[in-house]
Amino acid sequence: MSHNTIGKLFRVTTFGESHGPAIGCVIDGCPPGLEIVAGEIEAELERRATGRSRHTSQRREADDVQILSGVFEGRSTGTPIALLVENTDARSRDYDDIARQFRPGHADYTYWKKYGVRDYRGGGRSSARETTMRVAAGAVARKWLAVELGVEIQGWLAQLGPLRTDEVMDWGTIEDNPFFCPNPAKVPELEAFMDALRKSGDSVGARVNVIARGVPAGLGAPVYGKLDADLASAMMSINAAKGVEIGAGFASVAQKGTEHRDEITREGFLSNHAGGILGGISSGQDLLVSTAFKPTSSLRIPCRGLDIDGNEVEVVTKGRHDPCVGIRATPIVEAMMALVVMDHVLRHRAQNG
Ligand code: EPS
Repeated sequence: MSHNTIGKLFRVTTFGESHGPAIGCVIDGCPPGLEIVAGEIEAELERRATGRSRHTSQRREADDVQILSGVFEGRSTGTPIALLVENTDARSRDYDDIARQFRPGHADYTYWKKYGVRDYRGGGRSSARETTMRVAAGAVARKWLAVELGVEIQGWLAQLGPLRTDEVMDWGTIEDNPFFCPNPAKVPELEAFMDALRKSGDSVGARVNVIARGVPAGLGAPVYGKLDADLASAMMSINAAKGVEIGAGFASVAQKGTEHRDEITREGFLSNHAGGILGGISSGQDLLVSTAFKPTSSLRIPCRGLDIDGNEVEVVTKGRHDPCVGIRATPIVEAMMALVVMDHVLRHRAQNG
């Protein structure tokens, strides 16, 4: 009942707090024989890490991965793969003033209500630090999917605050800027926006999209194992996620049936409003998922809040916070896509051979 595990056959359990000694994960169900290289996992972690540009939290973690089990002579053995990443740059004193306070908009309040105890340092288990291990496990799933099925997964920033960023898509440039913005012409505007935002002490939300190409038809199951339901659940489990769309998503509301339906010809589908999923089962088209991230709630601008004794207090958050967590979310949504698709490939094989 403690819900730190995702997946049915490719099962990933993460553990650890932001300011504890380490964070880690156990991957149970990885097929044997997959080449697993710490450096490849670290390359994915580097894309997600803080302190790599001025637009994210300035906490600097090395994010070196220790492979503790499940790998022998560089290949998965089929036994549980345990991965560990040490926390080396936590600064817990930043949290002293809010140890007994609830940051409005933050999980501080609900963790306290649920458990009656909380590790307030760095947000403990509710910290975005936990997403490190999603990306680490996702790197393993992603590699297996690429090697075995040729699946390619790519995310990008679609909107930052009021700024749309993907009206022009130059796929080859997504990794060339710290925002994962697919339009290089937009990057100076994003930089100026973020510089002004950081100076003001405020934060902003973002929309991050992800596509999976090469996913075979047939993944997912009616009725309670729908691929889109599992993707939505996986994306919604990311810190600060507030909305998920599959394909045309909420735009479907304003569409007519004649516009929304994806016509089928011998050459293939003529459009992809379904986001690659029909009746909860993949169609063989690209999977398209979009996730909305709320603005970060750790702000130095004072606001009204409560402390654990019920007193009204002024809450001010110090420290090294992300003014927009969405900037670092691209590798995370890619990882969640990889974990869900991997799990569904194994589930499909288990039933259909
Ligand atoms: C986070 C707050 C900051 C971020 C952290 C996520 O932590 P701290 O206050 O300890 O510097 O740096 O992100 C990471 C460390 C990471 O690796 O993603 C939060 O409140 O979620």
